[in-house]
Amino acid sequence: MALSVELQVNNSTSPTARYVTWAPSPCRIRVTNPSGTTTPTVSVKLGSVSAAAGGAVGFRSGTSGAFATTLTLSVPINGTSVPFFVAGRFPQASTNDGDVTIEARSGTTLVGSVKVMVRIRKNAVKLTPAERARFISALARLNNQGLGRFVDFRDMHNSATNVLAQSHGIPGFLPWHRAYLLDLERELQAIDPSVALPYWRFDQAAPSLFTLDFLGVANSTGTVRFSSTNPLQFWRASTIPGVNRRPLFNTSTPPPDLLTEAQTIALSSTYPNFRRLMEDNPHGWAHTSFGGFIRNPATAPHDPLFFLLHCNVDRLWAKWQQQRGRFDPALASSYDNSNTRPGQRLDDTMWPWNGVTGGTRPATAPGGALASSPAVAAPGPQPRVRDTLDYHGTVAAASRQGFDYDDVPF
Ligand SMILES: [Cu+2]
Repeated sequence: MALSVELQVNNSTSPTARYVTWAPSPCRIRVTNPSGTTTPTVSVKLGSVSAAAGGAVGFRSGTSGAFATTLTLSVPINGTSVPFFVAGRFPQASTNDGDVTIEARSGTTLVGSVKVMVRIRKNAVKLTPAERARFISALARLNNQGLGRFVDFRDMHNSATNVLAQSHGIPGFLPWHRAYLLDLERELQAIDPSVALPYWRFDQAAPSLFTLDFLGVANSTGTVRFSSTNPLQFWRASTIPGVNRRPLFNTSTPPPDLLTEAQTIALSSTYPNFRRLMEDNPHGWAHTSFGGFIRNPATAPHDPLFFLLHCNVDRLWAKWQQQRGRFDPALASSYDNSNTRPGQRLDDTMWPWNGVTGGTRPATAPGGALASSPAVAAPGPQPRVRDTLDYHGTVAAASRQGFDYDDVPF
């Protein structure tokens, strides 16, 4: 027997917690077998090995300071844990599960290792074929031909349940959809933990999105066809099987007249105007650049494209927050706390995750609590509006929600 250590990612021994983002993940190392040691502590050097086209990580010992490619720690042989932090090295995201190996060495001897993934939401047109296949496979399994858990996500975004008054044309539009996407993403990750939601960057051409092997190709009446190997061919989210989506633009170009990313971020420096203006253009205009399901809020989530569209809306908010320093709920310009409808103020919990029905809330609350993550604790099963703002823990490390975007650094 020889010296060995245990590496805990996100302070967990579970392989299901070995997913990191650009934000610092709290980690621990402890000696599990002190054989051969003669001193009360051993010096262990942490480093990492990345697969080709894989992610990259950095290390630091405390809660502040720069991340480095290696970190040397003094670890007691009595089994006491020593904390450290790991973060993905922006912009080098993983393409496969466990494509980064964290190694612990004593001298040149490997004494412990663990595989992690830098799991990041990416531009859909930049996914590898394998990433694309894993995403659509997980989404199709969640849908299960209309019989799966996806039905709750359909029903959460449905005019019949009055959801539109909770989450559209109102300050909570961005927080509500952030929680909604995260809930869905966590359900996909329960099926395949290597999946992160991709986004449709609708101000750029995305021809590879509108193909038989990805989100399908529409005929003139909007019936979307898929290739015989695409599991989305069995998609069903309404009384009509399949997807109805009629692009009103040439899908080898972006939809015309949508604000660009730079124009969107320039809309306003304060949340009330930013939210109000961007909900219309580009968000609303992206929806109405199609006929079919995605055009109308009550049916929009019947089309898988909805989730990629909204992932980009969320990314634009994230990028606006990052460029303008708007992660802190205590800063007035980070949010619009003036609306008194339930679910709109910072300290309000949000429907449906809070289970509250009746009155000004919808009559039913599909789906129950927000899905938990093995890697992070936030935003919790019944998120408040304020819990959605600091999504990668810029203001408070405990707010980290376990997602990040490929072009929005920590
Ligand atoms: Cu929308």
